[in-house]
Amino acid sequence: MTIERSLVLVKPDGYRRGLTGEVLRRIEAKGYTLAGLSVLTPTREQLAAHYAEHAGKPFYEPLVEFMSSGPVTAVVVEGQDCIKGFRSLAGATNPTEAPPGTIRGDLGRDWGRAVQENIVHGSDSPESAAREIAIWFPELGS
Ligand code: DAT
Ligand code: MG
Repeated sequence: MTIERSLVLVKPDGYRRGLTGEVLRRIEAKGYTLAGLSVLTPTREQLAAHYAEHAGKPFYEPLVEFMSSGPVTAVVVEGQDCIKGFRSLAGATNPTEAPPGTIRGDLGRDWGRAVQENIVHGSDSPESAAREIAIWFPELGS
């Protein structure tokens, strides 16, 4: 058994719209557990580290601007295969294409902005999860 950890963020749109509890409810209803939780407004430095793979892309600056626009809830989600499992709960990046039943499909929409506001982030691999958890929860180690 390999119990995985994933780094989930409820983004500023989710926070502003009062959807943090709904996202956490879905994670717990799925059967995953919450191993860490923190509400904070991210710094640009944190976001540059978190989104390093997207530096230089057309949506990068709008993404950093959006993500630093207010509080986020950072969560360490734990459970068997939870990295893939949470990506499945979240749905596709584009909320217009994310199917009903998913977080982005049920709760998100396209607002016609330079960056998609899609409520949640979830790590995409064990390597990303370890890297991201170190950024948001330096005290957790691994
Ligand atoms: P995901 O969050 O599904 O892993 P990603 O890592 O490719 O997607 O991109 C990070 C975020 O950037 C994504 O959640 C929303 C935004 N984004 C990605 N591609 C975009 C695009 N083509 N246009 C606008 N925003 C985009
Ligand atoms: Mg990603």
